Amino acid sequence: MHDIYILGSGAMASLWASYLYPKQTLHFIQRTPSPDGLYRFTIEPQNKEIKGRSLSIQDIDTQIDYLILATKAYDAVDAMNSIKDKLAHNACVLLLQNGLGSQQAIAAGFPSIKLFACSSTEGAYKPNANTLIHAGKGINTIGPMNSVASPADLTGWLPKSHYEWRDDIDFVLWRKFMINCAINPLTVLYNCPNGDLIKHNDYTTHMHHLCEEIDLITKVRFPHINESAFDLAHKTCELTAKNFSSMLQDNRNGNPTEISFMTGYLIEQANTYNIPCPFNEALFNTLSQA
Ligand code: KPL
Repeated sequence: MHDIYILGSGAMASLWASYLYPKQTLHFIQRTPSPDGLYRFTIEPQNKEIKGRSLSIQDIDTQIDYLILATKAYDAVDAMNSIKDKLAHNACVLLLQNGLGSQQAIAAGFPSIKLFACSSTEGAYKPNANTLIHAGKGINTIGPMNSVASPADLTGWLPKSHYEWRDDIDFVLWRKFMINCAINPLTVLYNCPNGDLIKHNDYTTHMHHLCEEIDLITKVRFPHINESAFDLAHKTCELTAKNFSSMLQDNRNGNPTEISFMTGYLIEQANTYNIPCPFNEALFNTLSQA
């Protein structure tokens, strides 16, 4: 049995907790820990109860060997900094953030920590703090974010049945990032579910323009890629037609969005390689001012 700390309270944090429980001892790091010191939730449709300790960062009195960092991308660096004094010098940390940029910033700041990133196609949401709905079965892909992280470091604490290992996680993350850049901001702009982007001609044309720029930048980063952003995004819109993207959900809930880790990071990459991306820039500016 391992002591696994989970920082973040969203659907992905809970989904990983459900994979680990009851084999491992779970510690949920929460801003406001429950008065009885326990956090519990039920995963549906399995109807299984998951429970673990509920504690704040200040309550942690041992060194953490295993951490799952499941915050939003914009909170990830601050979260790592706030917990760094509690981490063993060679701790294993699994990063579950959407988009790109936060994983790279953490990798730059924590060279001795064994850092792994996960890209997931699992579908899950939390209608309330104590219920997790596992809405769609997907795949978790995990790989190393730095040279001290190896697949052997995952043995024992992460269940093999719940992830696939890929050495080239950068590419896996980038492929999902292409899809997110093509879909998420447009669903906010047009205030629509994913499927509408391929139903309305003017939305689809807009997606085409974004995707042409995404492909130019992608070709520089990953010359071997044989898929286009538009094809990937189109397929995803078909498969998730009724879904509201994570960015639209954040926007509707009045929360900050992860646009800086999607379109924002894309623009940074475009600037690095001197590739113009006017459609993505215009979209970023429109949504950032909203
Ligand atoms: O990952 C997603 C998200 O909403 O963030 C997609 C693939 C767009 C599915 O909604």
